[in-house]
Amino acid sequence: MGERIAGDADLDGTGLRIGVCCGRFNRSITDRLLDGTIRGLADHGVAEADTAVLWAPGAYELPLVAQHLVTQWEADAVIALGAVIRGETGHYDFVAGECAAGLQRVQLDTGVPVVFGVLTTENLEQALDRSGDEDNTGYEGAETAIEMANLLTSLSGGA
Ligand code: INI
Repeated sequence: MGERIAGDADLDGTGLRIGVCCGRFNRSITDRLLDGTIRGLADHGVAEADTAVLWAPGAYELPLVAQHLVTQWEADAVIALGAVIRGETGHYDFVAGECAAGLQRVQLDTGVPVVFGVLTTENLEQALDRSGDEDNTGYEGAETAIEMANLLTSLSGGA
């Protein structure tokens, strides 16, 4: 079976409503992730008018905002973007763990895909590497969101 690579041209996001929630903590990184996400959504046909971007203080708050995007804004998929850097915090494990667990809970409770576009790195350099022009977790998150939204639609009898 072929491996999916970033820039997959078969992914079609036309008509999908994609919510994005983004943490302000480590914003020098999350801005880069958001740029990647917006680029990825545009590359695969998601209209700007079908996109909502909400900011939260940090990664810990992302699950609640993701839940809002699903239940109130009626997103077809949500991309959560954040940067948790171990070197800068003693409570890294709590912030990263609760963020991941909360996002998983939202998608399982609602049945709407929530993509984990949260970097959990040892240092700033690793976070920069994963939020660049070539390798960008935000861009990959856009592709995952489109793939999962389309998969869920097809599984529930849609197109
Ligand atoms: N939030 C992050 O998104 N990344 C971090 O690295 C981080 N650190 O280092 O603590 C962080 N903390 C804030 C946290 O997400 C909450 O906003 C805060 O605890 C208030 O609930």
